[in-house]
Amino acid sequence: MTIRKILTEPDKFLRQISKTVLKVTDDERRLMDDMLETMYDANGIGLAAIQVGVPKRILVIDLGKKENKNMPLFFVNPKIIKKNDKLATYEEGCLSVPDQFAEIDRPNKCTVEYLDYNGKKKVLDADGLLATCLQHEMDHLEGILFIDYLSKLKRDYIIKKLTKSKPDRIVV
Ligand code: GNR
Ligand code: NI
Repeated sequence: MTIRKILTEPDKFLRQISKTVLKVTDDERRLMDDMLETMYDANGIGLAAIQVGVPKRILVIDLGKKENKNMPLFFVNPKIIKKNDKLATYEEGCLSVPDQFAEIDRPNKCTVEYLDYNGKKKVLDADGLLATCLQHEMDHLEGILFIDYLSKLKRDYIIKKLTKSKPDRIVV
């Protein structure tokens, strides 16, 4: 397994719409293994393939506690088939928007249909942090980041900070 580089805002690649996976092959499984290792290394609870520069509709999630990350979930071509009208608020962060956090409202429960690590069709009812995380990750597949739900003023302020914090390296 390999730790891959996580793209960060304002990288335009993050704004792409990811493509449906036609078949879950060893290539996809290798990608999922790398994504999991990359996510653990970065102390995240979820990761979408586009965050490591691969525009495929693939997510990994592990809500397990830091020292005990052992409940990995893999989602290929996830689709929300039901979501609750009731909203829940969580303080969200994103590995592609480093060190920035904001409270975001999302449906508090959702049902998602997807293919698992072996390409088998599954349905999962999610609530709590899992429901929020799934929706956050699925937004990545559409090129959406959590900062898009903030006011333009707040979003532009965050993007400006991220741009400043990453100076171009020059070689003399
Ligand atoms: O690590 C992450 N934590 C998190 C917290 C609240 C809501 C969503 C998330 S997902 C995020 C990792 C990430 O950027 N996934 O795309
Ligand atoms: Ni994210």
